[in-house]
Amino acid sequence: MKMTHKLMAVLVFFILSILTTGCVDDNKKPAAEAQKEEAKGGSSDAINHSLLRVMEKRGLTQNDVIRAAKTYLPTGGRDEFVVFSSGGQSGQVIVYGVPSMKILKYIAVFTPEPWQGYGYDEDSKKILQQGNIRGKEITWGDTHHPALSETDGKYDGKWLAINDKANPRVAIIDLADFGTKQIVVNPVFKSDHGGAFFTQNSEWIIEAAQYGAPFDNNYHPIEEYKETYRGGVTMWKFDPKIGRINEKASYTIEMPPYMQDLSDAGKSVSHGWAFTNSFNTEMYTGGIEVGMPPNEAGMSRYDTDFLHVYNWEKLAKLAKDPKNIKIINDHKVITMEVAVANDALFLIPEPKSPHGVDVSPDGEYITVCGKLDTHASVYKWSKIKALIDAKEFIGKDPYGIPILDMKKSLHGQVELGLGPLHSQYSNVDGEIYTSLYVDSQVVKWNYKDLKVLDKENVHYNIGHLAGMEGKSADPQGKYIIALNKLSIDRFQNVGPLHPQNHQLIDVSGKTMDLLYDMPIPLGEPHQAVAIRAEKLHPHVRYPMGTNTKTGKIHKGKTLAGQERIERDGKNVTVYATMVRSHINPERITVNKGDTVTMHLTNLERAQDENHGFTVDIYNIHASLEPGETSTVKFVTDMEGVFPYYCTEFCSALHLEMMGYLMVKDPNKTYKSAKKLKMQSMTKEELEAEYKKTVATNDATDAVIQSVVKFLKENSFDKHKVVADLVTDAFDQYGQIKAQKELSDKSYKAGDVEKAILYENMIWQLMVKTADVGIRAKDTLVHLVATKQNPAAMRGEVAFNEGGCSGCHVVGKVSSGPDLTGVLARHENGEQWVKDFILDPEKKYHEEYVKGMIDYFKLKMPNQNMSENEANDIIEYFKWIDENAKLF
Ligand code: CUK
Ligand code: CUA
Repeated sequence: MKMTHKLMAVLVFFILSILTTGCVDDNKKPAAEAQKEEAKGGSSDAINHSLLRVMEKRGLTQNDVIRAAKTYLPTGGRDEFVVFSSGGQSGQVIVYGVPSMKILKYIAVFTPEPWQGYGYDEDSKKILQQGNIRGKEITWGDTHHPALSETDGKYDGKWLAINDKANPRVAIIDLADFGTKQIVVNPVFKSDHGGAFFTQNSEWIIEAAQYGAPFDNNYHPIEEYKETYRGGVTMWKFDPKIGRINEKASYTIEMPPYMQDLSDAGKSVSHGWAFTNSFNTEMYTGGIEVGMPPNEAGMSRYDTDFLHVYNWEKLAKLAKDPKNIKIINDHKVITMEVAVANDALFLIPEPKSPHGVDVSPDGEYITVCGKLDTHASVYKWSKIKALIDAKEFIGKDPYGIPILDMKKSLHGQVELGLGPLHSQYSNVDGEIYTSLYVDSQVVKWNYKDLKVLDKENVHYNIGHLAGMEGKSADPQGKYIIALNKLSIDRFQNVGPLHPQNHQLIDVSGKTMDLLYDMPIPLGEPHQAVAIRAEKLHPHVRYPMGTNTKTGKIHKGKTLAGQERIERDGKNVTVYATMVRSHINPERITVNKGDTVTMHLTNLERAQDENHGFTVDIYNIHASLEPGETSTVKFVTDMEGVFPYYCTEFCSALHLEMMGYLMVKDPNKTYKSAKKLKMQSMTKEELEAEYKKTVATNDATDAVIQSVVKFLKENSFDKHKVVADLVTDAFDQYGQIKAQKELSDKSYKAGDVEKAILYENMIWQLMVKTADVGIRAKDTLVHLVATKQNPAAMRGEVAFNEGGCSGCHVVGKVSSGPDLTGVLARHENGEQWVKDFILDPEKKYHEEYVKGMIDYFKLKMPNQNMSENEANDIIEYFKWIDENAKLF
């Protein structure tokens, strides 16, 4: 922490200095040499020297340091972009920031995730169960392509969709809380790949099949592949207002079993249409075991495969008329015949076994990359549309689908290198970035004038790449992330299963520059999408009692005072609350074989005050975020005593946040244990403890009242951050009155012991109030005080982190003297204080210091501050004196 500001300052200074001396060009110049040179140059700045020392010690080049500065995010800082990456075989989504590459969240999607309670509480189980296929529970997924919802082709930061290739499903994540809200199962596909992709106003989500298979759920011999196996594209109807797919209004376009692959929606000029690749127009089905050459040979035999071009907008209208559709597995399917008869489905040859198809920001260019072809092929929408309008075809495929001429549809082709896969766009007109799997490179080129501009090596075998909003109508440029399949030797070896490697590339200059390696140890993160962070507005708490999976008020919502246990035969329903630091109720006794349903409400409104809940050994877990209600359910099939507790370290008394589930066997009789004789407190002792506790509470309350006075005097309610904290604090303080009544009642009834316990509860509430209240005060001080200059800011950090604040509290005498006004207490005060900080021992003999040592029984220690830090602290003291009335 202490290094942070200092390092930043050093970096900035260093960069400025090398920019002016112009030695940046030399990539590999060792630090020692640079230091010599720099000494000749005559700059004697201490900061510069200490940076050079660090560089030398760590073996860093100047470019390393610049790259560090380009990606470094100071503590507490925020990234410019947020990336949503597929989590591959983990079935999750990974969220991280750019340029820092700091991981922020793993979103549970298709797979149980214990921390979020996902799959361990009833409400999230319901979401996972939406993903059951033909009654089968599926607890893993192979997430591939995340997609951000769009308005006018631009990312709007509202919803995220992602597909599961292994079990053809699509999930919807709400970006208001980064949580999964819906899973839909594709009713006719047996696998998918080309999804999810939003159309330009999020009207539809595209999910293309992958491996050809029968649409029905019956057996069909592989020899009848061409007749009975099918490919296709499902158009999921999406309601962007509520963020849910409407399954009933969705439909599938039947396509030949060509093994459809990646897809993209048209935009602007090509809006209403979509594009899907395929890689097995050979319709080869292998059979190594019967002496046939393997799939890989037969599926790549032809020189070209087919790009599917289809008018989903027209087909959506046709799908509304029952005579145009077949119902398969309760789902609308538009046959190829109907699509062809209505001029809504076409094919264009594309180089063999292609992979990515990417529509340009203006919708006019469609770039297809063929894994086995060194070229990228750029198709032009206006050319395709003209051929379609003129009904100019070169023939039909075996299923009667018209084929357009490849040459006449193409804008052109460019030789890029080996294994081109996917492309992303930038803010520069015509600029495109393509991944080269075999060459392990990113190539920057121009899809309009068809020229290669630059190549950058990545490590190793890049799959997708992610630009900043790079597939939207409004790409931002700046960075490209290479999503590499192998990391080989890039990281510390952790065994044969290596992490994947995301590499951040700066694309703001003329040539690309690789900045950063990030290992991802969760699954193969196929595709990632990035959005400007400023477009995201997730909330920090839920309205009290929210079922976070539906967004509605939970039927088990329980407020303070409503806690109860209801029994109905073998069903026990518990309405429980959680708030720092107790669970109510704290004892639950049930019979073996009962079904226990526990509705838990987190009553907190304070930011980040989560509680977790488990009953030991019963394999349940809930994450209760502020305001959330969630349900856990289990059958008490084991007799015994089972502690339950809060699983998040939520406060100093978190360990005390527990209770007992006691499970009795109704067929047994239990003998009660002999009671141990324990010594108890005398009446006088109890009375003394009671008085002491009450006095402590009064003193604590006085502190709270002084903070409240300060906050009011300085109009805290004018500052939202402070007002929010004060609200949190009063949530705690407001509970004291009821506890006090209980305490007084017990005391009057002669139960002093119970009264002491209630007084202790009051103290806990006061501590929590004071904790937040003091945070509010500190925040307010900085808001209403004069602005700190950078030196004073650094000085405050040095003061707090360098150990001064251990003895000195500004505004009051504590283990050391109050430092308000310290500069005025000595002649030539600034120099005096500075000397004292740098070498306190020298002044131990001075009369004044001697007096202080006597009084505090402490000697000011040498904190080994640098001269710069001492100067900064002086600036901080000046700032304190300017604002003395606030302390
Ligand atoms: S795919 Cu993995 S590199 Cu599933 Cu999008 Cu291309
Ligand atoms: Cu709540 Cu720990």
